[in-house]
Amino acid sequence: MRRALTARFCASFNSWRGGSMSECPPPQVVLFVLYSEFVDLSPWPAKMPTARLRVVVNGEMIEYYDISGCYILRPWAMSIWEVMQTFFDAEIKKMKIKNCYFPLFVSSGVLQKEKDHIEGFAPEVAWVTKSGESELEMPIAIRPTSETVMYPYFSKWIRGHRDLPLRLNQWCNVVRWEFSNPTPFIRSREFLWQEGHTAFATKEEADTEVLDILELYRRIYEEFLAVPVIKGKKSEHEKFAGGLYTTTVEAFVPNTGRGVQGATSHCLGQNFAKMFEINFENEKGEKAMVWQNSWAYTTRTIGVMIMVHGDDKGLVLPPKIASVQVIVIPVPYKDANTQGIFDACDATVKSLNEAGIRAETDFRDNYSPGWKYSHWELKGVPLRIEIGPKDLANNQVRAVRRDNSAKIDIPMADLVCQVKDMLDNIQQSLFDVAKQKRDACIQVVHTWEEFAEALSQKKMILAPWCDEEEVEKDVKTRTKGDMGAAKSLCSPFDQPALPEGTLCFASGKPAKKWTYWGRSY
Ligand code: 87F
Repeated sequence: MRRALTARFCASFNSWRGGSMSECPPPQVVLFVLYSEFVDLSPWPAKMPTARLRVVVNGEMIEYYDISGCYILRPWAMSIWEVMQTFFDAEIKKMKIKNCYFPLFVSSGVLQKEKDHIEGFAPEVAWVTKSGESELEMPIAIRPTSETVMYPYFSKWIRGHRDLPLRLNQWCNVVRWEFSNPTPFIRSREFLWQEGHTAFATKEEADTEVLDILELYRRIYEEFLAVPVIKGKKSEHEKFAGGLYTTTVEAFVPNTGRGVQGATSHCLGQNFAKMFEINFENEKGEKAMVWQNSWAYTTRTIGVMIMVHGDDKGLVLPPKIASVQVIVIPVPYKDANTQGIFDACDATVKSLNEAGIRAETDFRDNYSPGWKYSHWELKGVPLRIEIGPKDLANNQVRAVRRDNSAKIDIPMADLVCQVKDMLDNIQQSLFDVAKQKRDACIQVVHTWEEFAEALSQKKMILAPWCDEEEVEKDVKTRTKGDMGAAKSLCSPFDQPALPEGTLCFASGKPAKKWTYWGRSY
């Protein structure tokens, strides 16, 4: 079975590089040498992070494209995005947030309006300069985010307090011409996201929404992707420069020892209202400025899930987001009743589908059952059901879990009930295991020496901090190296006690709060 899989990868690997099967690397290695863009000759542990991501090609999530940093999202990945989209879209509609769609292009005049905060981002803005062979009179930018696209219209549409709140969301793509190492899902030049942009009469309403949205982001990660996250606030240095404050859900990838900003919900204060003149007449007839928020999550969510759950056999998908939750595989045997086995597979899928479980059969006759087991394991399907002659005779099926390889025989009469239980159990267990691993990586430190030691062990570090920007910059400078500098990830909303007299781990000044630090994506 392993040989069959290896042979298939070798065939594609070798046809891509024009080699022969005899040069075939061992099976575990094949997963991460398919694409030259990523061939790295570093030893195994350093390879691990990219190895994890390389399964995205073999697991049929993405396909590489001829423009660096751009990837094709195949149905296996797009269906995950759609599950999260269905959930989030329904939740924001309950909050009376409405969907809209603004153009992809931004004129340079409008983009410049925001020049103060766009300055740092300018190198990442992509421009269209030509149509056919002729130069455009004025180049037009492709949206990297839509503040400048939307806010002129907020200014037009908001007149009086009855026009508030204005709560809009759009599902779209954005382009940021990144120069650092592109990575599927995690750092791509075009990605999908939802971006919410809202305006309120009062700061209190804006503050409430920031946290309501952050809670939805937590639920996407924890309830759907089975990835534990920490809710918190970004430092002044790490917040969105155009806003008042930034809240975040932070995930952690134990294998690489890096934090990941999972999604952000910003309170913009009145900065953009000033810039774009978004004013209204309040109930007293006075002129006032709106309070704004913006918030987004992206296809990066899928990359985080892959890195947190993936194993040596490939992807591991949590049942809630898997487009195929159960794969049913016939295991015919010589002179056994093959048609009977096929009929039992059909009946199994039918019962599961009727109960709302996403199940499919793999009837392909050009692959062996063993090949199919590896194929669906690589793609991360949460549960495999095998039906062979013995199962047929005993009126049962054999179920095999993707997450822990546990096998159980289920009588046909109990099928739906037991499969439902198993899927729930897999979902919970993926979260529990991920949380255990994440928690084991959290290290509390009090001094610079402890901090440096924990960082070298790839920990997520919780340290008392004086909350000064200069000190944060200093931490970055002092930790610069091949692996990238450490930075603050977030100050958790859930703050441990900070006894009087606790000192900052980096400056020795009185500490103001506990903050998570680490290397990050
Ligand atoms: C890259 C190029 C140009 C991030 C950029 O987080 C501009 C930007 O404004 C830019 N990269 N940002 C910040 C985006 C802030 C904000 N926008 C709406 C969000 C949530 C959704």
